[in-house]
Amino acid sequence: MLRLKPGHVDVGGVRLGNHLLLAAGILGTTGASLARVLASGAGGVVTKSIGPAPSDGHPGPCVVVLDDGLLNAMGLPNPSSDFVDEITSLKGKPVIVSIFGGTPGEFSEVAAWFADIAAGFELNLSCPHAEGYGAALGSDPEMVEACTRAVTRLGLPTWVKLTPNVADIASCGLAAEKGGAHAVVAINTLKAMRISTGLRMPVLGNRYGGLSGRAIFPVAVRCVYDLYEACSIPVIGCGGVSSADDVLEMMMAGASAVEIGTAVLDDPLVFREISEHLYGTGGEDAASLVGCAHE
Ligand code: RRO
Repeated sequence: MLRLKPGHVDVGGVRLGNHLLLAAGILGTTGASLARVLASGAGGVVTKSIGPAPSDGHPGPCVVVLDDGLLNAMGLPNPSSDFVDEITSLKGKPVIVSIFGGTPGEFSEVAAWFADIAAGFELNLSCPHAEGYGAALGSDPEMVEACTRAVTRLGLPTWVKLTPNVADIASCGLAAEKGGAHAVVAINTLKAMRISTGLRMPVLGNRYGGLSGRAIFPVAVRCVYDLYEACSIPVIGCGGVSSADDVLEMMMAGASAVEIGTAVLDDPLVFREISEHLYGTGGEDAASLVGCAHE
């Protein structure tokens, strides 16, 4: 199998230990779990999304385990500003703080709390099941641009995580770029639902949720491909990645780095295992691979 050159990489203004990051929402709620994922071979980590006020999230059930994926409607549970103390000890490490808000002002307010600690921000403009947040803002390119600009003013690397639940993801990517984003991340979960035939009602407490895991990998590849065609800033791939070959495919579609989420739940050592297959001495420079499927 094709192998990449090991070592540090600079992506979207952030120095990463390698091309692999922990995606937002998985093991990202404590400083200890983020440190453990970094120690297990991730080149960077993204925290659970943090917002302007503490929240317990949606009523349960919040998760449905499927054959080829996971359906969740956690509902943005988060400790808000208390999370600053939680990750202070990780200052200087490649920790990207995921931020959400309902307005550009809320995005910049939350980001400012972490400005001394974070290696960068990932703006959640893509959660598919949170009224007034996430994709509710991120489906509107003007709002994407405004929220992005409100955070890039702080002067730290700012990535914008986009929703696949739109007709034209490229227009949202271009809006992020116009707002000064250093990278776009594709994709968040796909809006989805399951119904219990026994109970004759939706399984999730929130009725709607977001689908992640292997089932969404082809959608993520297509979105990365579309964004690479449209944007000049780096694209970071996310969605259903679970093997070294998936990482290479994402890179060929146009990803400069790749986030892994749901696969970590199946295998907490996934970063170590993927790295062992992905990297080797004499390996190829990733730059020659990124976007090669477009040529
Ligand atoms: O917390 C959630 O329910 C959640 C978030 Br913030 C997100 O961005 N994507 C998702 O599927 N769930």
